[in-house]
Amino acid sequence: MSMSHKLFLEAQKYLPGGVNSPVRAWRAVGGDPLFIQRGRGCRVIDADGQEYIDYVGSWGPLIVGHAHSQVVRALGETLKRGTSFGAPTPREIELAKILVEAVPSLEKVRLTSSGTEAAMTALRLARGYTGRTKIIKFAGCYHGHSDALLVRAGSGALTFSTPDSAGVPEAFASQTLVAEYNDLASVEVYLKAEPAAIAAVIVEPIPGNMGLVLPKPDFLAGLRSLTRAYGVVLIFDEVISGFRVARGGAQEIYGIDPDLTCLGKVIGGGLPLAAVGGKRAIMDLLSPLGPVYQAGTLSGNPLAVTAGIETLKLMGSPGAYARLNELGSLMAEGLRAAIQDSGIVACVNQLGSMFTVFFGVDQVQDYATATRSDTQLFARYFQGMIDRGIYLPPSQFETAFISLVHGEAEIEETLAAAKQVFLSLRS
Ligand code: KE4
Repeated sequence: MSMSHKLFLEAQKYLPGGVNSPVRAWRAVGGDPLFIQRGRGCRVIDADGQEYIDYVGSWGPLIVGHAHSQVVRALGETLKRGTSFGAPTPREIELAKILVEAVPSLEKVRLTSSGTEAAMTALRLARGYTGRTKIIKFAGCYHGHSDALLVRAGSGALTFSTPDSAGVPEAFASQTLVAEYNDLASVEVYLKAEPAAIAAVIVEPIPGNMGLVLPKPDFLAGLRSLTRAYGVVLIFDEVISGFRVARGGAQEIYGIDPDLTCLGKVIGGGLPLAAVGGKRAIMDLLSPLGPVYQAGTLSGNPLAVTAGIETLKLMGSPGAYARLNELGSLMAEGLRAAIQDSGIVACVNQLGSMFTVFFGVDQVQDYATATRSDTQLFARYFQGMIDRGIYLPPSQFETAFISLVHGEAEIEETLAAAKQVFLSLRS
């Protein structure tokens, strides 16, 4: 019996499903999850000492790789001065300044400890600012697990077919309208029906939670003009895409000026840190300045802020994003060639250092096409890649991540494994 299996049996005695976050349980792909004992660069080592090339990267934060010496050194220095004070600290200003200077639409930010808090706060700000109550989200997009947003949600909610979670009162869910990503008409119909009722539209500009899906030309610009026309707050949830696809995130790539933005993952460098930010007129509604309450014991925690600052410094080095794009293209081209050679039906969506292979479909551009993919074939692909030392996200409805410390050698090793696995899927 493997050490991971032993640990999983023990974990299930005390933790529901043996995990502290559902997608980690490998329910969608079968078998027991690997228990990871350490990370090193672009690799993780499991409880049995097996090494894997890591494309989960803690679901995005580890963009500079595990245990980067510059991050570890800075954390060590910070730790000597204590872990948390529940008081303002100088480095919170430093991180806030980095975020505001990097993301064009940000005038002020509030640091939180999770993306869920950031998205929840963004909605509360939009409702406080407009005095309206309804929100529009998109099927398959995931914005954390606050009640208002667990409606037709993606990520683990989609993976486990609980996109509308139990325990969310109908009174809450009824305030959330669901549109279709890449379909502006599905948004406009709501706005026309209740022009004065909708406080916000929240969107993952580049969705990673139904697998990776790319915005159609003018979709995001269309959202911006529709929300402006109806006085609706546009919220870009860039918890995944922020500082991942570009320093300024998706809004930099597509030239969009959202009213509010949620950030997370990369900006915490693997420690619990996220942020909500945007226009001063909205952000200044936040307590203690204004009437919209939000708080957090560990918000802006010194260790998390340190890891974030060092990670963003490393991502500020010249050519960092060009390098991620180069590795991402190499991966996507190789995967497409391997799919073609194998004769299986599958497609690859890729943008920068994010990619997803969808099985049983030849293109995925929205929730309907993503959910038509063959999740059983995905499970076989996942297991085949694990057997060959490649650690992918354990769900068809997640995106894989390449880090700055992956190299051509790792990409080639991954492609060689994929070639074999795709051929094995033909039977
Ligand atoms: P957290 O509360 O998990 O820090 O962030 C929630 C969140 C918000 N917005 C987006 C676009 C997100 O992707 C997430 C969280 N992402 C998932 C994976 N896709 C986290 C992994 C997990 O749930 O274990």
